[in-house]
Amino acid sequence: MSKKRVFSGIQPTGQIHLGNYLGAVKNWVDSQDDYENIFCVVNSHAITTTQNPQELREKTFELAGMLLACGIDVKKSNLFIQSEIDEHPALSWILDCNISMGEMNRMTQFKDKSLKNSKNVNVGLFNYPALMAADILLYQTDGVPVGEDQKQHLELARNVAIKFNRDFGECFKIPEPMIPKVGARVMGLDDPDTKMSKSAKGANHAIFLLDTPEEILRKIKKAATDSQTAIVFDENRAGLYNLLSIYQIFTHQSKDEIEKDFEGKGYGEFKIALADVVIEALRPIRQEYVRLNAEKGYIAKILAEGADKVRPIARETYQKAKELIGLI
Ligand code: AQP
Repeated sequence: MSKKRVFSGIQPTGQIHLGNYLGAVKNWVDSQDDYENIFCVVNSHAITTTQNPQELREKTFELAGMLLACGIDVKKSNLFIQSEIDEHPALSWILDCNISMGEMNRMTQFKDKSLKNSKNVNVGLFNYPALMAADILLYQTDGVPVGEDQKQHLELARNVAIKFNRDFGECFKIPEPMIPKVGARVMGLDDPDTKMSKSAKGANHAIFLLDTPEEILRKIKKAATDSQTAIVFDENRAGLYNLLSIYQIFTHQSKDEIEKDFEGKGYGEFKIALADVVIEALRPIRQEYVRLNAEKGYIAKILAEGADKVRPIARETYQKAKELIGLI
């Protein structure tokens, strides 16, 4: 039996942080043997917010290098750059014409990002979910491993695919969300009420995968908690809950085991234990990233090969959508 296909993407808007890693990338890596995998650096999504062109180019390759360093194995997965396959924006246009303003207006990420980027609220930012739907639907995707913040966009992708298939004929597979049970929404260390984000400004907001051990320890020590003392999983204590969830993912322990280990101990001791676990988990990724970057041209070659492999799938789906809708 052939394997189910997964597709997912990540924006080159900055360094990968623990939220991106635990909510998405780690799951891509861990389940590579179980699926046919297509992963994408979604640089066209990145230009929905202001980017410096030269920096965007550099960040695109850096991010691809980070994904390889995290364990994306090109023998098992295809990795490519979104802008290298023209069918993404082309299908996005067809989908745009099949999504109602009402549905698009409900997207909460647009509202959040418009507030954050109030000087550049552009049409592309509004249409972001249509491009994301095109990314997914082009590859006849079975599953989409993403963090919880993308759940609403995925629902829109499913809705437009169902509507298109019904109105014009069978064209797209209906994708299922694959959202992890733990780590689906890692919160900012400085503010546990907002999700950890690449573009947030605070110096202690996010742990980045390339942070040094000293930076990781400093950020975790400064992480916002509360005035209580017991180290227990309590969702009402958002700061501690966030830190404990990160600890749980890396140690693979149950909640009971963790609470027992820290019984009678304070925040200080827990934070040092957490920092140790995070530092050790990220150490090989950092080392591999340095090694990969020394091999000039390697990352660009991997990305070009990845695009060549998946382009025929995108072309076939786009051609079918075009014909069904009468665009010839
Ligand atoms: N805090 C998070 N917790 C869990 N998962 C997260 N993801 C993002 N933040 C968290 C997941 O990471 C994948 C890639 O995200 P993205 O780069 O496409 O865009 P984003 O969701 O907008 O991520 P950021 O970090 O917040 O970027 P900026 O600041 O540029 O907007 C997705 O699967 C996402 O769910």
